[in-house]
Amino acid sequence: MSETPVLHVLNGPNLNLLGVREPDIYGRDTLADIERRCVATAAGAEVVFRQTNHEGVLVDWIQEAREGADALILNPAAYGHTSVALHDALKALSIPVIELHLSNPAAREAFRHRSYVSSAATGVIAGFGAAGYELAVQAALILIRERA
Ligand code: CA2
Repeated sequence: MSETPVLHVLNGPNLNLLGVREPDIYGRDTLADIERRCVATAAGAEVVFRQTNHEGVLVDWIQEAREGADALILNPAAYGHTSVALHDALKALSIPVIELHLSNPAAREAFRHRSYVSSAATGVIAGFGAAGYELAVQAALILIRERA
C-alpha cells in the first residue's frame, strides 16, 4: 500500500443522469455531489472517481486498478446484472472490491436480482442511496487498514 491510500470509485452506465431523472429511486444528488461526499469522507485518502456508459471502458478501468489502487468501489449499474467481462476483470484484482448500488436491487424487478459482480466482490452495499458511497469509502478504508 502507498502511504496515502488510493480509492478508485467507478460508476457504470446512466449514472451520469443522477439528480436529473428518477429522484424517487436514486435520490436528488448528482454524481458530482456524490463525488464531493466521497472526497469529504475519504479524509485525505486519494479518490479517483469516474463514470462511463461503456462496458469495455469499465473493464479497462478495473484492470488499471491493479496498478495504483488500494481498494475499488464499483457501482456497475445495469452491467452488474449482465456482464461476465466485469466479473472476470474483478477476479484478477487482489485488492478489496466493494459492489455498491444506490437502490436495493433485491427489492426491485427480478432481472435486477442476479449480479455477476457480487461473487467477485469482497462485500456489497445497497439500498442506502448516496449515503452508500460514504459507507463504501469507510468500509474500503477499514479494509485497507486491516490489510496493512
Ligand atoms: O441502484 C443502483 O445504484 C443501480 O446500480 C442503478 C442502475 C440499475 O440498473 C441497477 O439495477 C441499480 C441504473 C442507473 C441509472 O441511473 C439513472 C439515474 C437517473 C435517471 C435514470 C437512470
